[in-house]
Amino acid sequence: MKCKLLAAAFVGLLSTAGLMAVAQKPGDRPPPPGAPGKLKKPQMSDTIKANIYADNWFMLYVNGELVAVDSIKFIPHNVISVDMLPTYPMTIAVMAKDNADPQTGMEYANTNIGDGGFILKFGDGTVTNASWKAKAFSTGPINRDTKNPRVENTPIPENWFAVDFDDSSWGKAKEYTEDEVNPKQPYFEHDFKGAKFIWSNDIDLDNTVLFRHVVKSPPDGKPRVNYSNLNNIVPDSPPKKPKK
Ligand SMILES: [Ca+2]
Ligand SMILES: [Ca+2]
Repeated sequence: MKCKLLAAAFVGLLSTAGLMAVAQKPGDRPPPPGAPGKLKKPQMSDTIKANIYADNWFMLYVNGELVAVDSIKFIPHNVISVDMLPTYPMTIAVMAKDNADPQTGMEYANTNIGDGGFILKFGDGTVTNASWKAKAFSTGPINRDTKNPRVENTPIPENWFAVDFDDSSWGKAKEYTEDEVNPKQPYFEHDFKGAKFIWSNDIDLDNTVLFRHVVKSPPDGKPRVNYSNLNNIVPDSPPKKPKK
């Protein structure tokens, strides 16, 4: 009798294991390592590199949080390269600015109409292209009139970088070639393979442009642990010695 009970328990265990195996479908994210309810601390190998080049300046938000700001406002043209801990879906929001006098839309002491340009590549394969949304918020000089320069501004919505911001009325970004943007040396020293230069419809006159893009899952298909809730979980590590 005892033997039968043990056998039944064993079969029960087997079928539970079978159910768990069925529940974990191929392609599912792997469960976080460590005990249930706990999470292994993220390592640098969990991060991805973000490379960003803007003519002339940008700020980058990911999932509503500020991740990177171009440290050089005008020239020389530089690449910002930072480590990111990605979570998906990933909402990317960028403010990009050409260097332009806010009153005239021109640069170099109001003598020249400058051009813009923005390109980004993340280590998970996320790249800029015409699937991104774009909208210009400052344009000038209107009609390229440099004698009587005039700028048209649209107020920037307060929550333009929020995950739930409604960008459904925005148009698509326009792609520009490397020749059109003419990036400077630091661009060629970083990985932008597969990424396209983008801007709104007028790369000369549009001087402040917002971009938005949602990455639903890692483009490289690599499964990644979701660490977005890290602050609310005790990491799975040896208990600390009590203080005496
Ligand atoms: Ca310009
Ligand atoms: Ca420029």
